Amino acid sequence: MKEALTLSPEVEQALRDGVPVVALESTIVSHGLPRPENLRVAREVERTIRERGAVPATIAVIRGRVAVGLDDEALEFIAQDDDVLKVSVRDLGSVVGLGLSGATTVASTSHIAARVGIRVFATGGLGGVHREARDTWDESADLDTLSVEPMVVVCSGVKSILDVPATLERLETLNVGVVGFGTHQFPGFYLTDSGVRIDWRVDTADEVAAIMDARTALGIRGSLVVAHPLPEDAQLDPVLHDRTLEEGLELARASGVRGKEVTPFLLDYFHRATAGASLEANTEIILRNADLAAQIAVASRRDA
Ligand code: PSU
Ligand code: MN
Repeated sequence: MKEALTLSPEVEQALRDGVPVVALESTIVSHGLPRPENLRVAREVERTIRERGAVPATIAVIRGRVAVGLDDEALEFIAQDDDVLKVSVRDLGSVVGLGLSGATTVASTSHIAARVGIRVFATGGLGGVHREARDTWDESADLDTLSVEPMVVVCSGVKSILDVPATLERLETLNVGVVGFGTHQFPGFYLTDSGVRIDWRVDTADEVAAIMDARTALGIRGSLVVAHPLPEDAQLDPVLHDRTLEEGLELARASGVRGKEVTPFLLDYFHRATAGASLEANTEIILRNADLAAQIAVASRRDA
């Protein structure tokens, strides 16, 4: 079999020289944001990370090969091709083995990033426990993977389409660390505050780096989630949010949307039903998280 995993020359060099690297998922690009904004945001995220002195490593499967670090052509392909699959950890083998292309989720991105020694990852919102999980058993593989892979994951909480308190309970069970950045309130993705309080608050990238170092020194497996809220003036109007969510969940139920389609369906419903307001919030979330992740990656190198 040909090599299953390739690093871009830039990422390979950075890892060799100890230059900070930030992993990025590609499902946000292929399935999370509408075209053509998705490509624009993907490029802007990479630029944001570079401006902080770190190297972006967007991860995807391109024609049977896992690529860590995409050139612009590959980024365009992920953003525009209709056959790009949503690939979780369990799908990686099939997509690579059968020579297909796919975009990686939080779970599969963390899995690959850890294999190549990248420790910091930026995304929008984690997957988690779905609201009907009691009946559907729908819980994202993001949770399971975060319990084993040693990443710092910067996100704005879990997607607000999920059962947030249940997801936080699961993260606790799985020994995944959760710290609020500048807050004790767990963010609500499109909303600044999910209404759930968390135990730990940090205020600097150095503190995050120190916590991750301590976890590693103590042999604690798994990830540290850095929950980074949108400022209140950038959040989606909470009334609009709650109404849209209720409608979207109802429509998903009525249309029989299930499994891995649920998340893309609801995100797309939000973008259309809020006339772009949720898209604006989502874009802001991703850019701000990339910026913070780059600062954390730089801080981690400093005391390495
Ligand atoms: N957060 C976003 N947009 C997304 C996702 C998260 O802002 O598109 C994606 C991530 O890739 C996450 C996935 O891992 O949704 C979770 O999907 P599921 O609920 O099917 O596990
Ligand atoms: Mn699911």
